[in-house]
Amino acid sequence: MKHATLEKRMRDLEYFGDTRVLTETWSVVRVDGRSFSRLTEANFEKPFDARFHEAMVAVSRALLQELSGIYAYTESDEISVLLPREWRMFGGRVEKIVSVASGLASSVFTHHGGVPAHFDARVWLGPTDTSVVDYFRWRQGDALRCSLNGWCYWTLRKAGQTKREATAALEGRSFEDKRTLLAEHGVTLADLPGWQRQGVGIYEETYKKTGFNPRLQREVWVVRRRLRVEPELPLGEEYARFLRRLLAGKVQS
Ligand SMILES: Nc1nc2c(ncn2[C@@H]2O[C@H](COP(=O)(O)OP(=O)(O)OP(=O)(O)O)[C@@H](O)[C@H]2O)c(=O)[nH]1
Ligand SMILES: [Mg+2]
Repeated sequence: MKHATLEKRMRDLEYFGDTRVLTETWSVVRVDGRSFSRLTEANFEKPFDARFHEAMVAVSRALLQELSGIYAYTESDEISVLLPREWRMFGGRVEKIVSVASGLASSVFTHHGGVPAHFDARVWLGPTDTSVVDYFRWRQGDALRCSLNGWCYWTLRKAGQTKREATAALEGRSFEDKRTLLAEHGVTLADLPGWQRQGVGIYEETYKKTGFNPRLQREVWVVRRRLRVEPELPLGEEYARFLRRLLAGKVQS
């Protein structure tokens, strides 16, 4: 068979979807570690591990840079990357976006975390600024809930309870009950580092610095951009205001 004929036959059998993100709509790509409960139990400190978190921040930076994102938010084993509304990389093809995002996340995490790991990825679409603000408040709410549950569960396990006993002890307990339980074991929720409680935001900010202008032969102020890793994100309405400024491109150091 001629090469050109074979080429055509095989190309025709390549099977892919043509779903694309919508124009004039915000997109978020979210990656999530696959089976990380098992992976972290064998390799990382419980309930939270700084080395694990640093690997997640390295992945967030790589995703922001490679996908030209505006904002990355990471908590637990997931990262949400907000893409600009006019974003059209890969022609907006969802299949390409999710495969590139999960491939990149897997390789960067494996490199920085030191254990082979892989991620799944999905795309979320936000028709309005308000829906994007709600999205990130939703993920932050998840972070707060998971942080409290993780701390309670592992505090009980470390105190000698079995998997079943710890799970049963937390079943149906209120936020206040869980906070009290932690306090009884000497853990104050409010004193935990921000990255464990409410996740971390990473975004580009502008800042001013002095530079020498050779034409004017004097020091001048110049505006530069850098990635900022914010471990103490605001909560609630204040977080919403921060996100709205970010969407409007008005975040400065
Ligand atoms: N030890 C440890 N575990 C962590 C840390 N951050 C996240 N995890 C764990 O990562 C897991 C994330 O949960 P999920 O994404 O719901 O569960 P999963 O096992 O990854 O399952 P799939 O995502 O469905 O594949 C939880 O078990 C968390 O406790 C950490 O810093 N240290
Ligand atoms: Mg996971």
